[in-house]
Amino acid sequence: MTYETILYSVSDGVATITLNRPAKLNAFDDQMIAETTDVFKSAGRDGAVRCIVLTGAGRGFSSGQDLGAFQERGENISIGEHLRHGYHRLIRQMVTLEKPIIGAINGIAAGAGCGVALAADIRIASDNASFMLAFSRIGLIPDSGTNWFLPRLIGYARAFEMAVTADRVPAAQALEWGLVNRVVPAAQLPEITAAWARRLADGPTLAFVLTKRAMNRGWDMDLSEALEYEAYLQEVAGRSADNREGIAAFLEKRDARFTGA
Ligand code: T3D
Repeated sequence: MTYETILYSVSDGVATITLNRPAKLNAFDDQMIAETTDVFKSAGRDGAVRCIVLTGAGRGFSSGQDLGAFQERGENISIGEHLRHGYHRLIRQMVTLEKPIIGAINGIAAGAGCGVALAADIRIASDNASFMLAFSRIGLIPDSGTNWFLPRLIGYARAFEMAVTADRVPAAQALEWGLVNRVVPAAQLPEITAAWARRLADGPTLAFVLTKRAMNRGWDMDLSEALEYEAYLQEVAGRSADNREGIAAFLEKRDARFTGA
């Protein structure tokens, strides 16, 4: 598939996806939803990719649903169907993807753009980034997974506040609330993201993926189920070449050379 609304590159184990409709702060139209979903799928299947970075072109990460496209489509498709066939596929693709995803949040992440940012495994925000549940401003409820992710990440009271006020939460506050992992000066976002991506791409990919599974599924389990699931996944990790390499490297007092297998 050739892409028109996103940029995609792979270098040395790191795939970078750039949402690329900067004139609209990378608002999602149907084509960009489809292309972003497709590119995550192919990055997931590409054995050369061990970490994925998602960012936005220009001054925004993503302003969410393209409201011009929303108005144009009128009642030709119900919002529920649009969500099910569009954003839900994208969000599920990201959360179940067997590679770690870093969201390099370079500007505002609003509406569904916030949902997509929350579906990344790690968020590194520039100091001029912000997060906004823009939905109530247009008479909608939060969607694209934001009702699921946000209360878990920052608690019900803060999530509800974000939903009903639709105020921007600046990067510094997002850090304090646990919505992002790091806040960095805007000019250093690419370099600091690249260093994180390098670290993840050089790591034991299978162990990272199984960790992602354990933590994502663990939300909905009681302790006994979560312990059992951990044991099951650890069996898998324990049979990996990276587990053997990690132990050998420790005993030989050298750095491990993980292959991701
Ligand atoms: O369809 C379904 O399945 C339902 C799903 C819904 C999911 C959703 O995401 S609903 C929420 C949609 N998003 C919004 O409501 C946010 C709308 N945008 C804004 O409120 C503001 O643009 C921001 C607060 C994000 C940023 O403000 P500011 O002042 O930094 O930028 P701006 O001047 O408003 O925007 C710059 C340009 O981008 C501007 O175009 P222009 O005037 O320069 O030609 C603006 O119209 C355009 N733009 C920004 N956001 C969108 C957009 N165009 C279309 N859709 C947008 N979402």
